[in-house]
Amino acid sequence: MREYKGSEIRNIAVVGHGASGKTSLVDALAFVSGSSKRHGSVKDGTALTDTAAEEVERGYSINLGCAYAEWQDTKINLLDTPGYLDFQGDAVAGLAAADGALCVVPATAGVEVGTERMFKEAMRRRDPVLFVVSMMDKEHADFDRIYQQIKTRLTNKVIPIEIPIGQGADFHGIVNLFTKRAHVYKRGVKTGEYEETDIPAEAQDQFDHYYNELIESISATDDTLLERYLEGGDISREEAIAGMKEAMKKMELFPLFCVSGELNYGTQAVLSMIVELMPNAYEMEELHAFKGAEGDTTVEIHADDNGSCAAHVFKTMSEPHVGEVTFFRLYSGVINNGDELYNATRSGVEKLNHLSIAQGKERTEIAKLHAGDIGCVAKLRNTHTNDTLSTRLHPVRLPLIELPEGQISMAVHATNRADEEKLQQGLHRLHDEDPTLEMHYNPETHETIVSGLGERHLEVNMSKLKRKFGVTAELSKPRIAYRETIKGKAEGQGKHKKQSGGRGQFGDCWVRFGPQPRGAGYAFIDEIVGGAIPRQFIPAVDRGIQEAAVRGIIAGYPLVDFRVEIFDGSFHTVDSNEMSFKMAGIQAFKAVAAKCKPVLLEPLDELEIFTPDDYMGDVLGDLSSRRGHILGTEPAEGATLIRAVVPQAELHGYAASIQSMTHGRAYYRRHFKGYDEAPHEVAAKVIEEHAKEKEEELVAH
Ligand SMILES: Nc1nc2c(ncn2[C@@H]2O[C@H](COP(=O)(O)OP(=O)(O)OP(=O)(O)O)[C@@H](O)[C@H]2O)c(=O)[nH]1
Ligand SMILES: [Mg+2]
Repeated sequence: MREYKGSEIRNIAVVGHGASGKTSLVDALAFVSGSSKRHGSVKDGTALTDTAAEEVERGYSINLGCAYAEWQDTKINLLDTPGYLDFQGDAVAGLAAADGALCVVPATAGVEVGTERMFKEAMRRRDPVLFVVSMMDKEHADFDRIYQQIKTRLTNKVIPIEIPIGQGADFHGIVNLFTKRAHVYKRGVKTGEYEETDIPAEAQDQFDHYYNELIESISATDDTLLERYLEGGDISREEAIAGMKEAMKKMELFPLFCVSGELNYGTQAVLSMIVELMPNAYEMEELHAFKGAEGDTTVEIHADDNGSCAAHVFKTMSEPHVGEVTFFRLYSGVINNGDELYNATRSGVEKLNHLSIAQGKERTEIAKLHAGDIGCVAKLRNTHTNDTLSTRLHPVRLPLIELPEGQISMAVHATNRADEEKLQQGLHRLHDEDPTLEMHYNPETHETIVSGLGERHLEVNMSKLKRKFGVTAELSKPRIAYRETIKGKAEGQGKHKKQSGGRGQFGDCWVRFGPQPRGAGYAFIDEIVGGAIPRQFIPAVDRGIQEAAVRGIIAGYPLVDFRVEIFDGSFHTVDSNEMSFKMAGIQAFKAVAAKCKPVLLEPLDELEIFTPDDYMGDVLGDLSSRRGHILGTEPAEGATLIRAVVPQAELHGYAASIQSMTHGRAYYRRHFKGYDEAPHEVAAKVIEEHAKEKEEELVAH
């Protein structure tokens, strides 16, 4: 392959809802350009960018996939992104690495939640977007209907620049409104061969209608063109294209195409339009990177071969036998095969042996990568998603990709206890390649908790654990970290005395227990006067009480938010020691705490739910059935923001439930809020479960 400069490169993220035909389209585009030798298919598990075992098995994309098409002296990098919301992290990363998006909308299912979300994300990034109506060959395909849907649900600035000839089983060509020429495809041939003709009679009316709309739209974005249009003058193809490109940059126009990835109809036209309408890699807006390994002074990064090297890692993937493969976008400078770069994020040097570009899972070694291009390299030592590679002389850190936050949490454990360490290592590696998968250990419940974007996300990662790291692991409902506290006051004695030949043990204390405000924690107050207990033994009483408090009073959960005053006691000059007073503290806890009206505390989360207004009633009703307390509602980003506090115990399965309630339109953020007293019935159940567990333990021993 020849070298490509930034001006000859287009970086395009292919986005859309799940099963909209993105992977099939990327395969067809790479194939029809001649850059990929075979027309693969998702159904057969041979698609260019669905290569992981989990993807082949399930028939949908899980990871960001990189491919390219060389077309009209241009290298088009195609980033195939997963459509399911569970894998949205990679879709967001794909958009971040690209300069524009191809938004795929299927000709039957139309605009769905994933389409809305990715279009919104592209708008947030201010990326130009090309819409493609895919699967035009499918029964009930309806180009006009999808066009109207995009118009009403995504943007009224969408404008067809290509229309289909026939649709569904009769789809056999396209008319380009710029060239006024038609591509008519040979039936039964999937190589993309077509005959170029005048506009066929059957498409003439459609053409007239859409042509006027197109020219009107373009003129409306440019004053000189508008003047000419109003005076009845002609607008040339070149002017129309230039006008359109400018309008796309400002997000004033979004062109619409139609294709069938499966039949390979309309695909060359998409490639040509990407070359003509999408910004080249030199046209990117400058980025502001942080200088050095720390601090917040910034430096501008321009796409320039002569600039200092700055590359951003947008994806890593580890495969058995290959190791970790790192995908990066080179924003500035050039990289030669074998160069040493500096990872400023982690302060480490990396040698880029076997610098490559990827066509699906095939990697081709190249001598040099120019500013603006996307490359990959295997076996870096310590470089992960979101890191920046630059040079020791000019270390920089590029802005981080803002990845979506975890939505669901589950407990995970290795089926085979001996694999527990392998499980931890495997989870860390999976987190490195997909930061939206997170894990932590909860010391209160002694569980490892994994969180991710959905059930499917966690389930797929369990498969990855097995295949890549040989660990079979199981997910379960996480235990709730209840706590206990007291509401009343009481006082009493804790005495420890042992006389067993030789030196004995003696410790004796009098204490008062009382409640503290919620969240105030534990306090130990020394009110001993006159040396009833020698100073050095008092902290031992404190330790004994704290040790006993961890095991709680009523249900085995730690006791919190209480105060203890030690006000009297006695000692023995020979037999008293620290150990004895610690034991006295434990005894005091046992004697007094239970008399102070102990209650169960449950953890609460605060939820911020963004839902379309239509579903607000359902969402609110569901929250109250989960014992939720609504803090308020307010309009936000064309939806409603509901704030509520809900007990964690009621939130298991919430992600799936809100998805189905709102057809995937709502999303939420969740964070720990604090503890509050559990209602009587809830507490009674937890206490009963604890008693049962204790009984079972007794029987077991
Ligand atoms: N008839 C027809 N079917 C298609 C076409 N393109 C894709 N399909 C089928 O639609 C299904 C989904 O296609 P994919 O290419 O995997 O869709 P995707 O958008 O990549 O899906 P995700 O990876 O889940 O986001 C597959 O079964 C394809 O075979 C098309 O042009 N015509
Ligand atoms: Mg796919």
